[in-house]
Amino acid sequence: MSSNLKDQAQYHLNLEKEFGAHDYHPIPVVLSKGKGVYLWDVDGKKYFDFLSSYSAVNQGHCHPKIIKALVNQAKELTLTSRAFHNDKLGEYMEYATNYFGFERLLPMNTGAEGVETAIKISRKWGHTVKGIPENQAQIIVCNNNFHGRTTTIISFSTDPGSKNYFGPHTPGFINIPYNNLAALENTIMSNKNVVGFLVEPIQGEAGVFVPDKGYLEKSKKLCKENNILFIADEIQTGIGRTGEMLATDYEDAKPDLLILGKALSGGTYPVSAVLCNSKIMDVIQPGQHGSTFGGNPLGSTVAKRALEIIKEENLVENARELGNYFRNEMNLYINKSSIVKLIRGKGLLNAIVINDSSESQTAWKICLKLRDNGLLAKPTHGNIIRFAPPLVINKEQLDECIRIIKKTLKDFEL
Ligand code: IF1
Repeated sequence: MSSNLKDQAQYHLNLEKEFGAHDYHPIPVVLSKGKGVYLWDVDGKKYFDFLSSYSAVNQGHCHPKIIKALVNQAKELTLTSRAFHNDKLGEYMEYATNYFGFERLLPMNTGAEGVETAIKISRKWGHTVKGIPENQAQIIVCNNNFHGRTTTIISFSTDPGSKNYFGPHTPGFINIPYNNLAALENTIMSNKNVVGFLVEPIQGEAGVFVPDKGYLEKSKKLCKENNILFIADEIQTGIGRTGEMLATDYEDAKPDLLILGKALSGGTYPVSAVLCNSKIMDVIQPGQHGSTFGGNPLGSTVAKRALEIIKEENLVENARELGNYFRNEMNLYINKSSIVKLIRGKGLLNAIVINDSSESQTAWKICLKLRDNGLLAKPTHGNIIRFAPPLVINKEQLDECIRIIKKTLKDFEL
């Protein structure tokens, strides 16, 4: 049920309702323009974007340099398929592998395709290199994970809404509690066919759960000691979002397979990638994996430029500094608040936990009021609101956002 929407916005909602699948429950707002940290709706109202399309717009909406690269390439060549070579893919692969410190890159499109690719590479490495009997490979995953919505990926989801009724589910996955090293070690010791451990360095959708210091490092060590691939899904946490280039950079936890997406293109085009070293990547031989659009010259051009912008504009440092500032400022409020329990996160990936049951509508109502006050955010699960502005935000803009958030929360104080 939309609320407080004018005719223009209602017109667009009605079309979606009549002609579209109802696979989302968006905040009632119809956006038509984005620039940097700002979004505008069809009635010209301006908002701060505090979701960044789930960390896909780290470089800010419609970054002029990324758009320029996109437009110029779009006029030349957008797609050749991998049946032929193009003059942008190789330079992108060279740049990105050097950028993250890996030997090889397999280009895909959506994040879920990147995760599926990492699963296929890990399984084939397990069967052909580690020597696991064919079709016996097991991958350890964490409860409350979110890695995408394909049939295999939801097979190891623990969210009933994502998983139920979409079976039969893909076998070969073992779920363990997140942030629990004993569970990981016990599972490794009691399953000889484990080929990989797939983990989010911070669980985003679950509610921005930051694991204990040392969890990633010790997980990587356990994997290394047991000839198991440490697979980091950095689709949401990567590319500067947490105040490091990768969330795994906070510890000695360099993954064997790195999965990227979202901000890899600055939110302008679907680009994902799996990076690893040759001894792993070379299990994939010609004709065994890929996609029509994977590695296309337009996506390659945009991705290279989007990565350059992160470094050119020091967005990693900005995320770290302003993230710390944001949490400190919010904690000054939370210490006196009856409606907010806590804030947690790293860099500019944060979430507040509302002091109400996860079934309550309080977080939703707060987000509606934030919208009215000019800031767009959305609850993850129930009583948790994710706060993730573009990494280009400056202190003056962040102070205005903090003012809006505090003003809005005051209306809900008990
Ligand atoms: C939706 C959630 C976030 C991801 C991680 C893989 C993917 C995602 C860590 C798949 C995608 C998106 C999907 C989008 C909303 C958003 C999301 F709420 F669904 F769970 F961010 F937390 N790994 N996350 O976060 O990438 O295939 O979407 O490109 O499906 O509603 P994708």
